[in-house]
Amino acid sequence: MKLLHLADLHARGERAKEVLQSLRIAKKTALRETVSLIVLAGDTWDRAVLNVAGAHFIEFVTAIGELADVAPVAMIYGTPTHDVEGSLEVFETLDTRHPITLLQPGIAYQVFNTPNGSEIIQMPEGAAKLHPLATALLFGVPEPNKKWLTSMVDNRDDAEAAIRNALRGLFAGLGAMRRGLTSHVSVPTVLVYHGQVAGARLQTGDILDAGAGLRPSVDDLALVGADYIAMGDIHEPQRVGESIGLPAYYCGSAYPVDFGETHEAGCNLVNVLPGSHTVARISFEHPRNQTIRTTAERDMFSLDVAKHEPVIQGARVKLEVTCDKDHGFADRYGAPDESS
Ligand SMILES: [Mn+2]
Repeated sequence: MKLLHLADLHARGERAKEVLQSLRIAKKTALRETVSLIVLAGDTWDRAVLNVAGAHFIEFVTAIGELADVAPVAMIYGTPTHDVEGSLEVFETLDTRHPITLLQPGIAYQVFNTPNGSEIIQMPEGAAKLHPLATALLFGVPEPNKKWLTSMVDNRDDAEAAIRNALRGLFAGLGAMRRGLTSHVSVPTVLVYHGQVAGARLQTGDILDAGAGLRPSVDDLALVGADYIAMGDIHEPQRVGESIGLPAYYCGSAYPVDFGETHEAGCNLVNVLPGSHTVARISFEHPRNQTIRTTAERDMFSLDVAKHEPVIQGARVKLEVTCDKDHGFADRYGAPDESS
């Protein structure tokens, strides 16, 4: 099954041009590749959006709706400060050719072929098996937080440990559901997840350790037995858990949200089969950000930037020049200001 994996759209009025460009390229790609599923893995909004001029609310909703005219769209909630509670329900109300479905934790969905194309159908509670014509099994886990995980915990004596166990139990439970639901069919399982995973790399170069908060390990995610894990939250595209064969990917943010994000923004075009997958990167064609740091040794005009680091073709380059007060730069060129 072919799917398109997007995440971290961070839609906000000030960046509407970039967000809408990313969505246009995603739609074009989904059409060209005839994907059966489009996944938005959280942080669709950057913050609560008012339906007022300048917010581009209607354009964002329309552009995401247009994705669902190509293929069914599966969404999950991201970080609560970005996808504010209740802010994604609007998408389920749209009159699109295919459904837009907000995936809830602990519930199984099947991607299903109908004469009109692909659909996402929630499995009825207690259903033992996928429909014989199902093309994929689908699970969604929004960013882990105490609020929704606590509702899955019976014993509240040791809140922190109990909630961690609840998250691990959720992944193990999805694994058990998968084995039952797919015992008679050979279809891939796709897990959509928003949040950190131990072992992931941040833009700063730091690697997340396993110790903190509700952050799952790659072994926790592996309990699901998914054939592709479409993740959101970390903005630098990467695969996580490859050493244990985990097919978990952050596709990265849909545009560079700030200058610290130096990756080429895009989405993952995924071909997933039971037990195997391939990933191709699709660029959203935004300029990359590059910061070049250098030191002025004699004066500004003798700077040889190329000597320090190759400039990426087409990049937005920020030049950071460090100079020594004793060299009298301020006297010669004036105090640093916007144009320095
Ligand atoms: Mn994000």
